Amino acid sequence: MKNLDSKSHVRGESVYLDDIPVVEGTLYACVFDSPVAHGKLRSVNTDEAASAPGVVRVITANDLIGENQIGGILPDEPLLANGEVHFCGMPIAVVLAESDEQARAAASLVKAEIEPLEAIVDAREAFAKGSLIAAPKRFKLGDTEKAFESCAHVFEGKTRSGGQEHLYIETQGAYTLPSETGGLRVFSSTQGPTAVQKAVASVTGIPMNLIEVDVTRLGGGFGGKEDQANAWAAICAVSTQLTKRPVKYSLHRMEDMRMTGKRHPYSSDYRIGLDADLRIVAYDVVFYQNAGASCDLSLPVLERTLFHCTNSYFIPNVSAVAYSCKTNLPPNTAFRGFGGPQGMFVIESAIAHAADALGVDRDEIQRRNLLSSGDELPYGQIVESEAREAWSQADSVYDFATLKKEADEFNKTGGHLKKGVAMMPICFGISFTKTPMNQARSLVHVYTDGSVAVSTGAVEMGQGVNTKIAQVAASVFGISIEKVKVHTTNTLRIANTSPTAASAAADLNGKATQIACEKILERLNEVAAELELESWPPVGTGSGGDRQIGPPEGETPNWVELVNEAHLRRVNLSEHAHYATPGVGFDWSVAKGHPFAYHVFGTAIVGATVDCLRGTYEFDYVKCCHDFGQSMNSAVDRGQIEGGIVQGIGWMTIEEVVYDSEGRLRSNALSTYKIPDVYSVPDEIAIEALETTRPNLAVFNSKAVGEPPLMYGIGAYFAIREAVKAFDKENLPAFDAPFTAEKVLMNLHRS
Ligand code: MTE
Ligand code: LUZ
Ligand code: MOS
Repeated sequence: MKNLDSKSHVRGESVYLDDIPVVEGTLYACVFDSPVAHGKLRSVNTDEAASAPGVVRVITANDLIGENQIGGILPDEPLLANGEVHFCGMPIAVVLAESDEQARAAASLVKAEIEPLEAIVDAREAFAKGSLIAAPKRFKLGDTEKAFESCAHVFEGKTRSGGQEHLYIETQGAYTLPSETGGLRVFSSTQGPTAVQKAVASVTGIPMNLIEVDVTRLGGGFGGKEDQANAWAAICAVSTQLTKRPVKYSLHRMEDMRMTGKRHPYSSDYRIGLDADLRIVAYDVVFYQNAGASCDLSLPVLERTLFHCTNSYFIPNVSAVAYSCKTNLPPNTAFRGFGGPQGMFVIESAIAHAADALGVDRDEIQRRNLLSSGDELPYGQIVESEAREAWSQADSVYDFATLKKEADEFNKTGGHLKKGVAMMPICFGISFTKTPMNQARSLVHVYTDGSVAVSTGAVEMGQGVNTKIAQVAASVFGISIEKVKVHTTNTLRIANTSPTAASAAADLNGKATQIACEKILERLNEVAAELELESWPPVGTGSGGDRQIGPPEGETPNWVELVNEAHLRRVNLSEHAHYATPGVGFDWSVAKGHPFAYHVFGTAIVGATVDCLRGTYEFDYVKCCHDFGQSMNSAVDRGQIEGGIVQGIGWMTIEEVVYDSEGRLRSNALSTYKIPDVYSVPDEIAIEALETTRPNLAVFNSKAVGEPPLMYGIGAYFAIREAVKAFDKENLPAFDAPFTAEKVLMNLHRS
């Protein structure tokens, strides 16, 4: 079962925002953004820009009819700067012109008089100055103070992990058209059509029922379009409202890199206590998150850092505090893993620290502390764990001891190449941690020719969710997948959607689709019974997974005949169904609850070779045993795992977001920001399925797969570190990611 989009992708026929045919009269927008990270905006002079060739209008904050506010969680984010600028790249004015080139040329003619104020770019500095987005969040399990007293070994230290540019292939953008009665049609490259609808309603003052947001697919989102697609849609919407003309804005790569937020950098303090048997007894951790200039999704990201601060380990005494620090960087945002990876990097570092100090292998400590079913997580949920199963299956398939021995043997032969091997277990909670977001709807129509149209709240962004949803419909109806079309995500067909995020889109929207199809099927079977036909679907069809679905050709009763009989009998062939994940909830007043429907587990082993003359490295392999549940589509899921691993390795190794002390992005293009390419991906990625049969609340007993594999990439950091230690065992690099070749080189030859 292939990804249904693969054919049109390969032929170049898939439609993205910039492929939508433009309507006559369309204007092109371009933003003039702040060149200063923090300052008083004394004046904006748009005269020269307004009289440039092709320019129709220039818009500033004063022109907005609705509110100058797009903050989704806290109302702290103006659409256009007014009185103050908070980060380099903050939109100040919007130039509208007859062509894209004219708009860009004119935007550079806008003049702003800005009186610079002190810029904060570092999270700890913001913390020291009391610059916080909100009050800190805390998790507490057991009693760390008492527990540390009884520990045989206690270690403490600091870690840092860097930002990450989403680098979706399709940049941010929107296209808005006026519709009658003062409404708007909005095409947006967004993971959250409803979030766009709300932002547009806020800045235009137009009610949500007059705003239609439509999304065909994205050329990648990775979290970067969960919230941050809103600004561009809002800018186009305001422009359409003021000019009564269609307006399009498709950002250039460097505009996108400069103006949008990224993964949150973190700086953290840890203290870890172990007993004589290497059991982790106590863990104390403080996280400083660099939120950027406004909240965006920083608070739920911060919360997920806490949720994953003990990764896949059971620790009976935990105290975790997290600060969201307000700085003068573009607001940082969701990125695959949503704060989880940042939390996991710290506990993995603490374990590495303990292993170094005690002279034991890191994996010895990891293995002894893996979660078991029935263990309590720091937030009160009792875990149903597959951590130990995943670890032992990975060990038995890949043989950790032999892989480590091979590296040791290699390292003994001397030379400037050294190999390092690292284990990386993962545990990732599935569900939005904000419980009300765990709901979805699906609209299913069966037409009289037997074809089926499905609409849901899920957005296709390359992760294959439309394929999985089509599989659900084909499977319940027992018809071939060619008869099913999953249509665009549209706020008039499906309302009040949660963003496609938290890896839960297929779970939530797939379940809603399953319910809708089952209801229609029930009515069809009443008709079949009246006709004294066997019930539909015929035996042998209608299963999920990779199996070919669809009844044998020419079989009676025939699907089309049954559908037509139903229609003649005036039976409803459409259904709009709702699904809400049962059993989830969280109470922040005590910071305890059962936020996740289930967890995804897995273990990877990562092998690296470091060139100790140059500091460069290659990854020999990533071999993992991953918990798929029962995969609905193994091609799609394997693609997600490979992509996640490579993206995680990029974050930990070569991707380095650099802002200077004035808050200007230095890594502002693909020449200065490197992501893994075909030469730098691991030579081998091996994926073994840990097929669990435990019922898990996901669709057809599959498990969510989108984000968890990214965290295998953390193993890459520690594999490099092992190789550096093999070169010079006195040399213990600081826990400071990404481990770029420059940093490796400096570490190798420090002494
Ligand atoms: N895969 C591709 N190809 N492109 C993407 O943008 N986003 C990731 C993941 N995999 C992404 C992707 C992120 S951040 C999430 S939350 C999930 O897909 C969302 O989709 P799902 O809920 O259907 O898994
Ligand atoms: N988005 C969100 C997410 O709003 N809440 C979440 O819990 C979450 N988790 C992962 C990714 N995106
Ligand atoms: Mo993914 S970070 O939940 O969009």
